[in-house]
Amino acid sequence: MKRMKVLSFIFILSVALVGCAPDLVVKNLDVTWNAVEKKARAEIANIGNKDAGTFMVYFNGDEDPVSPNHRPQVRYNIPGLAKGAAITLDADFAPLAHPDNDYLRNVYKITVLVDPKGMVKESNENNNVKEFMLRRKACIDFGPPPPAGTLYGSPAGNVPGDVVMVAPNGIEMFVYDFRWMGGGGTFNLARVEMPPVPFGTGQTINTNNLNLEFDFSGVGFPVSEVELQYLDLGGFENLGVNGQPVPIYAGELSAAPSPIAGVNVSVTSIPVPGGKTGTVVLTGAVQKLRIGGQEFWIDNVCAKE
Ligand SMILES: [Ca+2]
Ligand SMILES: [Ca+2]
Ligand SMILES: [Ca+2]
Ligand SMILES: [Ca+2]
Repeated sequence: MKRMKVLSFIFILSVALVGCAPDLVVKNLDVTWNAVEKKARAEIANIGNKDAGTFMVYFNGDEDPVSPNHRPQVRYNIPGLAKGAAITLDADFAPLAHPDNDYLRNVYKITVLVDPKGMVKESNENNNVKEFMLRRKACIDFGPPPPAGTLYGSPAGNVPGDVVMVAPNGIEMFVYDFRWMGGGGTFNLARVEMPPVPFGTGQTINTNNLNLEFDFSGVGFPVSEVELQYLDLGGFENLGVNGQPVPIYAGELSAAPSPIAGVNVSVTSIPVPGGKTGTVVLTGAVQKLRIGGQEFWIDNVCAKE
């Protein structure tokens, strides 16, 4: 009987102790992650029945591969959180973009950790993490590397069908004949360079009577969209998706047919001095994109999950 009393006392005491503790949780996590914005917003709450003292909150940009330096992390030091209270924290990752972390291109997940240093003793330490998976993406942005002035095609000794670039993310770039509107074609050159009219980001690639083909089958995820930016300062263009149409579309890029091979083709176009610039978006299962022009530049060829 005495033993029972002691046991119940211990039981009640432990309930009281456990029940009288803060419990920090990550309640909500929203992420906006695109070319312009890289933001996460988390709601941190104390769902326990005791006020919490000082603790940290980490927003981690999980990378693959992990950067040797400049791992993206936003840290908060919270002076305290009353029982039943919640706070909203905003983390802006965009200022953390750096060559060392490949400008945040390897971030595939945002993880929010509340009290990672164990500064607050909580009734539940196993509900302090929330993750947000980002849509996987693989891009070719034309460097550097390679350096400005890099040539492909005829002056580089290539022949149609040569693979001239294999990006670390698995995208392969080939060179092919450019096709005339009236039939027949030519195999001239492509050149990595700063564009004559600003568009894209940094270096771009000029195709001068040569087609580039991008093969996305090695990126390691199913591709549902491909996007690129272009600058068109004259002549006409070629466009092919997954080997269609045969031999290839030749005409003004902005007048390209849609769909091609079951993939929706959307081309935007705004005027710039001497021509136009815009975006090509291919929506669907894209394995291969072939594109080229005459006074034509492209940049940021991106495959998305
Ligand atoms: Ca907790
Ligand atoms: Ca804790
Ligand atoms: Ca670029
Ligand atoms: Ca054109």
